[in-house]
Amino acid sequence: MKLLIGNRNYSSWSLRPWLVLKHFEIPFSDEVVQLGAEGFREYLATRSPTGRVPVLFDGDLAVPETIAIIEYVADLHPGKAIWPLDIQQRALARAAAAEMHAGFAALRSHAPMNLRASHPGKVSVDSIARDLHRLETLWGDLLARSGGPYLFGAFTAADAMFAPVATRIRTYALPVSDVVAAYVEAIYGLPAFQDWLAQALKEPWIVDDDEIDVIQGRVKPGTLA
Ligand SMILES: N[C@@H](CCC(=O)N[C@@H](CS)C(=O)NCC(=O)O)C(=O)O
Repeated sequence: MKLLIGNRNYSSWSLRPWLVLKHFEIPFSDEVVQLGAEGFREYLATRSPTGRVPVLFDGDLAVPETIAIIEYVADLHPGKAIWPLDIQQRALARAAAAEMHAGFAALRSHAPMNLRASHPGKVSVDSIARDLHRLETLWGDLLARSGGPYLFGAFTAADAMFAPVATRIRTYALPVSDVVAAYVEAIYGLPAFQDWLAQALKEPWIVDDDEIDVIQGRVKPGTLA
């Protein structure tokens, strides 16, 4: 199997299925498409049914859409507990993943994933207050039920879906409770996440559309080194 992904520093959707494959020790290779580089959309059009990453290739099959990739991998490996084994916990994990897939729009647009950066205080808390409140409730309830360190105890696909959110909390030093802060640490403590992060930090590419100083007009596009 091969996973086509975007720049590790910025591509939050790519991180999710990659973490699942890596954490659950499923053999795969990856190929990075440099998002923002000249001609990247033309290249993606030749490789991805949706023109977006991630895409999972398994023989002749090309599966786009993060959730569909994770479900396909979980179907291939029913013994690996990619979703919680208990049917009710599994339903809650899928609900959380679906909520992440479709929601948290303010957090995603105002605080883009940028693993190498540290921008405390640059995201207006008012602009994302509703999303932060929902995270506190959702994560807080699940962690209280499971006892942590992950949402359903052991790491599952639900945590993979929220891993990029954990990085945004750290990059922008968003104000969160101790419970949420501990969960962010747990995500950073996952060996598979550390592997991704180490590779992300080696990437030289800048994507202006995901740089908060460019988005907020402090820095001109094309001038970040
Ligand atoms: N709904 C898609 C979203 C994928 C997505 O938006 N990927 C971004 C990178 S994180 C992308 O491919 N962008 C390409 C572009 O902007 O042209 C999924 O769940 O995988």
